[in-house]
Amino acid sequence: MKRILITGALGQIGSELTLKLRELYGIDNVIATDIKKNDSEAALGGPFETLDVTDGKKMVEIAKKYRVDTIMHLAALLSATAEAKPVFAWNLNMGGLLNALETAREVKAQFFTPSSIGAFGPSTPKDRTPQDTIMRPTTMYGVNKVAGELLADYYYHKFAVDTRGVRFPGLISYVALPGGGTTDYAVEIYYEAVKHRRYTCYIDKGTYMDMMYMPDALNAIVDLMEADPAKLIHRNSFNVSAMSFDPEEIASSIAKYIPGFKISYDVDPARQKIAESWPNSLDTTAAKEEWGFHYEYDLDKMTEDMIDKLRQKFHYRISG
Ligand code: AKB
Repeated sequence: MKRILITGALGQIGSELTLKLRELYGIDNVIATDIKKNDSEAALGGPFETLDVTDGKKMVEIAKKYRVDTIMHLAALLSATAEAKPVFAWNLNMGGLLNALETAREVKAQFFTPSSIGAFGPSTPKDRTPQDTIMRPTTMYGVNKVAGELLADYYYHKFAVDTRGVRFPGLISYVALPGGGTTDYAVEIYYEAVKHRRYTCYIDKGTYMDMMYMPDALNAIVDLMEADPAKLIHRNSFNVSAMSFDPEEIASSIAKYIPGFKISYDVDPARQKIAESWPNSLDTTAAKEEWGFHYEYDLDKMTEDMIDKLRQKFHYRISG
């Protein structure tokens, strides 16, 4: 049975990953950590420790206290915030990752951390972006992600830490909001559609980015961590994605379930610039071949579920 330490456990991925892992491996075997405690189920429903990931000493102490054999390092600043505060982002994203890898080395733990479509840049092939290709990102977040992939590979080759990762696209979920990302519009649009039947989008029409529904993202993490190491040719990190759309396409999908839904645009130049530097769509062949990556939700299936879950969350009426 795994004993897992999660950093950033109260963020967008962590809030749901913590609960899924507790279901799979037992409540006491999943230790959630974050910089501040809140009243979410991830914080209150099992072991929780306050941890600032820049404090490497405390991270090792917690890992030893709970005798963990797996570390899932999620704490990081997302693309738009990182671009606004690049030095802080470097210190947090790279310092936190180095501490987490060092902790994994010291306690001999398996290791997961997400990379991102942000690891690619304007000179990367835009469509069906290959697993192995040009990676020259022009954002601080992207620089952190590429350096992070290389660092995780380094810890595998140099210290035999079993590091694994995926390049996540924009993740869409109804449990915890993302914060400071470029793809956040694809979450906000559902909240605004359910509450007000309209949304003003900060990303321009015609801008395509990869996306994935959270249940598929969580399955991908579990499947990759359970995968036979002998089959992994790549490790850090695998392209994964379930769909690619622009704001018009997600708006049309929402209009099927919320008739009269309207999208308008007030483009934010900073986030638009980041979005334009990223791929339109990723090639996920390596993930499929090496560890059986698959997904269940396409755009319409995700839209139906998001709207249903958000209506339940806000107790809105079920009729259109
Ligand atoms: C962001 O927009 O910064 C993230 C990501 C794609 O890594 N959602």
